[in-house]
Amino acid sequence: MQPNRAAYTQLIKNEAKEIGFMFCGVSKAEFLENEAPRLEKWLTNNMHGEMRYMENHFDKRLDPRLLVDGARSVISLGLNYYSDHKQVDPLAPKISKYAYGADYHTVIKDKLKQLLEIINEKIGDVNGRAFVDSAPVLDRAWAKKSGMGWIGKNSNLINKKAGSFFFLAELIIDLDLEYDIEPTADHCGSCTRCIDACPTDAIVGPYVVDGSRCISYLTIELKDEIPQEFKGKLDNWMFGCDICQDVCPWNKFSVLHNEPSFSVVPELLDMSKNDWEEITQDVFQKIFKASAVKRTKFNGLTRNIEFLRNSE
Ligand code: B12
Ligand code: SF4
Ligand code: SF4
Repeated sequence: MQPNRAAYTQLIKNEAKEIGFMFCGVSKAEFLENEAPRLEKWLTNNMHGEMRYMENHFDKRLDPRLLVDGARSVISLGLNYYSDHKQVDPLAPKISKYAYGADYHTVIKDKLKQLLEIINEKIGDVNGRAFVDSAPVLDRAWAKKSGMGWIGKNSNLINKKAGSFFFLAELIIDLDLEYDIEPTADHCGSCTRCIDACPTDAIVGPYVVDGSRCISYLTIELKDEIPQEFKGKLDNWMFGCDICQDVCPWNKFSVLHNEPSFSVVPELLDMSKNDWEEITQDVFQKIFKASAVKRTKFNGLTRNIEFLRNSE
């Protein structure tokens, strides 16, 4: 056993907080035995729709040792994005809170890089890789394993003191650390609010989300036309969807984020329904310059707005 294991773990957790992460938990890098049959079933039932990348690297997705040579530890990190800002026009097509500011992939990648540099500086030569949606890693399963929270019936990772409006990411490193082995109990109880509230019936059962029915998929990931069966069911969401989190009682405990890059672009809140319906390439570029909304591109966003308009 490394004598400094506990001290290194504490150092990493302290530094993660300094960098701005709300949570940091550590797990042993090993095969995710419980998740294997669930992931397999999810894919077999085609719940990934056209997200073909989910079919790739099945083994790597379940075992971090296949992603990083000599991997010993998975450091799970949570970055808060909760904001109580609301779009001014109640009829304006809605954008999920997670996309109010700069693209989280860029923001988190920078922070992970910073943390890895600090580890190398203060602990020594540590080989590691940073992950934020960029490679096959089951973020929520690792966060759960590291004691950050439980996976709710809406399949989001929920923390008792902070709800679920936070992103997840990992550093996988070849250093032994002290592991958080006390998993958080499931606090969903008999609640079914998220299942009842989902307008497209995407939460097909407790803990199982059919991705291909989720508004987030239909408005962001799906490249073709949105199927007609969803006409009138998107609840006016044009990018992502927050419903199953907004109705979750644990999100009463959400705290406002303090990440400057996630500050909301003011124009985004001020645009009326009419402004959105008449949005031009120039306005799109200006508002979403650094945003994750660029993922859908101008054509994707206008397709969504058009679909909502035709659903009225
Ligand atoms: C693909 C994907 C999607 C797809 C599919 C959603 C899905 N549920 O898988 C779509 C586009 C629909 C989507 C939507 C959203 N996503 Co998304 N998505 C991902 C991605 C890239 C992979 C997820 C994955 O592996 N799915 C495969 C399935 C099998 O996994 P799963 O649904 O998580 O299922 C697990 C559990 O449900 C559990 N399980 C299954 N059965 C049972 C039974 C019991 C009893 C128990 C306890 C558990 C359990 O086992 C499964 C395997 O671990 C991750 C990033 C990553 N690399 O992990 C982000 C991620 C999960 N998404 C995220 C977010 C924020 C969202 C949205 C909220 C965005 C929005 N506002 O529009 C919505 C939420 C929709 C929802 N309710 O899940 C965050 C979640 C943060 C958090 N606190 O949980 C992640 C982690 C991205 C990030 N880096 O932060 N997403
Ligand atoms: S994000 Fe919206 S559409 Fe997707 S599962 Fe949650 S409530 Fe349903
Ligand atoms: S709304 Fe209820 S059932 Fe759904 S995740 Fe939250 S506590 Fe669990």
